[in-house]
Amino acid sequence: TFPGGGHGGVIRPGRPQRGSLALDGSGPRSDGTIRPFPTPLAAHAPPRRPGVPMETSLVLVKPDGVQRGLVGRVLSRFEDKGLSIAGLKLLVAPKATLEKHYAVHRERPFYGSLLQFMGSGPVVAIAVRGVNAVSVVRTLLGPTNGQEAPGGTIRGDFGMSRSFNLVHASDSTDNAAMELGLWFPEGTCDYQHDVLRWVYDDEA
Ligand code: FUP
Repeated sequence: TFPGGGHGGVIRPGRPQRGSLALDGSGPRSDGTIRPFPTPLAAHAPPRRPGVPMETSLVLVKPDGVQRGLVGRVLSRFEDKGLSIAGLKLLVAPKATLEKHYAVHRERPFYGSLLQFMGSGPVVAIAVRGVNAVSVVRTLLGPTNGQEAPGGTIRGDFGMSRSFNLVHASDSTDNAAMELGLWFPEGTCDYQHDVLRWVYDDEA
């Protein structure tokens, strides 16, 4: 398992770098006197982060998204937003995994074709972590049908279909826990993501 593996996680703020070379030229002069900071904002004093509880959502780039070469751009949406990648893999999903993942749709008329589509090629499974990650990620995806999804969302920008809708994301924290256990049974990766102290303010 990964160190600190699991599907929760907490922001653990890193310490600001305190090297002798300052990027803004504010370090000591060769004669030993101190240069003033060039701006009133001290670049060495990033916001302080208390421990903030994080959520982790399970995202799938579906076979259509992989075939269309959208994996990088989908990942970038989450990274650009300030979310953290906590797990990442490409695989052809076993039928048993898809059956468990979509068990809630077992009785729906589209269940058979959905399973066939989802097993038709590799998918990319991503564990996406952040404060309120489950709902934030759903917002980034947009509504199910690409024709109705607004521009600016992944489905709205890249899709025209309801079934070939490029991406899946957990719709609740309970389902996220179930789906992460299914797609990342080995656990996800808990690490210090240094940029987070610039992503969240003290109220998250
Ligand atoms: P979403 O939560 O937006 O991913 O969509 P749903 O959970 O409602 O549906 C799961 C998947 O089933 C969708 F991503 C697409 C597929 N689907 C169909 O193929 N036909 C339908 O009528 C509804 C959903």
